[in-house]
Amino acid sequence: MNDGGLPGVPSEERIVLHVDMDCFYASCERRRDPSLRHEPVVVGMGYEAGEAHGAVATASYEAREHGVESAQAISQALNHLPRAVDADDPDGAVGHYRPVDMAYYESVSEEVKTVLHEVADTVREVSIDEAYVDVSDRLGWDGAPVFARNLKARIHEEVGVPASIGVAPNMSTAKIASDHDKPDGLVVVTPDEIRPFLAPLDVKRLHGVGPVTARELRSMGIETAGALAQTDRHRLVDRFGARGGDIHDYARGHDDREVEPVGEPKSLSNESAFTEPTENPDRIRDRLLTLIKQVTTRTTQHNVLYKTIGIKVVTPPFDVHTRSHSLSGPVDDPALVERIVLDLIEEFEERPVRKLGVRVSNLSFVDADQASLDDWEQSPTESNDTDGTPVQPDGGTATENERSRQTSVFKFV
Ligand code: TTP
Repeated sequence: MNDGGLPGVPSEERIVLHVDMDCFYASCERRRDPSLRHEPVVVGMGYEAGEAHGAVATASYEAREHGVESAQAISQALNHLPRAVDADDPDGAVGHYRPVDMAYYESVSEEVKTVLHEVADTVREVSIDEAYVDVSDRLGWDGAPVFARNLKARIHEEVGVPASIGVAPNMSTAKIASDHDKPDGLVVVTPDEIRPFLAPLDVKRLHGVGPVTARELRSMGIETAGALAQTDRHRLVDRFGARGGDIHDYARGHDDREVEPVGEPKSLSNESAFTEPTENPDRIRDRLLTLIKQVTTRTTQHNVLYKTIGIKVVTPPFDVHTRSHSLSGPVDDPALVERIVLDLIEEFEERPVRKLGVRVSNLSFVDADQASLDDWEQSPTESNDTDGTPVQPDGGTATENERSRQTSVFKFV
């Protein structure tokens, strides 16, 4: 990168969100056990019977106030926490420990990512609890704060876990912004604000500056991003090589990395919640038809074919049921999606429904025309669908015994 203009979209015209879930594993534990809300919670490994060693994966912000940190030895961490027996005040805080349950956190993460993919086409999933979203194609800076606020609210209402969001004209500044006011933060840094926002920050907050580089920069008398921005670029390149140029750019609010989706999405889905649970078949059908329209509009726009069609049904209190049906070959056929979805929902007749989802998975990203059904029937594919259920070669029609079924019930309140 050089000092002049950037290739492609000028960075000041890009709007990048960095979404970072707050104390993610602890928030997941709170989702399924609301008695943990506002309590010090430590999630880790190695505190089970017979185990003496282990480390903290994360701690709620209440536990952090007692001195608990990620990667701390579990026994040391738990010693920081108040215990019921120690508490003078019976209503006072009591520390809680929960063992890591990755399968559950991954399922929550999947729900968060579903929301992100619904609001934007360009999503880069970085880790289980972190993603970049580029919304330059759909928003101006005027609309960015409201968009980010709505996204935060939506994740909270639909998934039940808190997120912090940073909005900026590039990835490195958006990441700093999401961390700036955690937890439950929302920080918007417009192109005009980027230099004053970065200037007072410690150099260690910048992308590409680890503890060793931060120490070296300090030894050069450079403590803040503002000081780094004003340092002669050649001095930095002499000392740190090409990375010296990069951190100089980041400190000056320049970062032309694109938000590139990692790999291709495994599924496309849309979900929608009712204000109150409903058993009304017409409302349920109408909502499903809307979701089918949304999903299939996206598949058609992006030339995506799918082999598996599924629904998600959330019944009170918060039981999540998924059903899916796999075809023998990929299609993009909205009428078929409708037939299969309406068939799958029949099982839930007369049951109250609080949320619905429609998902297509087992995706192929090809520009080639869809193969004919005859071809598939001659050479049925034996593979696994995304639910891990064997694919049934059925030529595209759903029947009771050919349908692949999977139920996963997660309880959370
Ligand atoms: P982080 O995003 O680093 O942090 P966090 O979600 O716990 O809290 P916050 O962003 O609000 O400061 O980590 C994401 C998850 O990764 C975290 O919830 C647990 C897990 N993790 C570990 O298992 N071990 C670790 O040492 C760290 C830092 C995180």
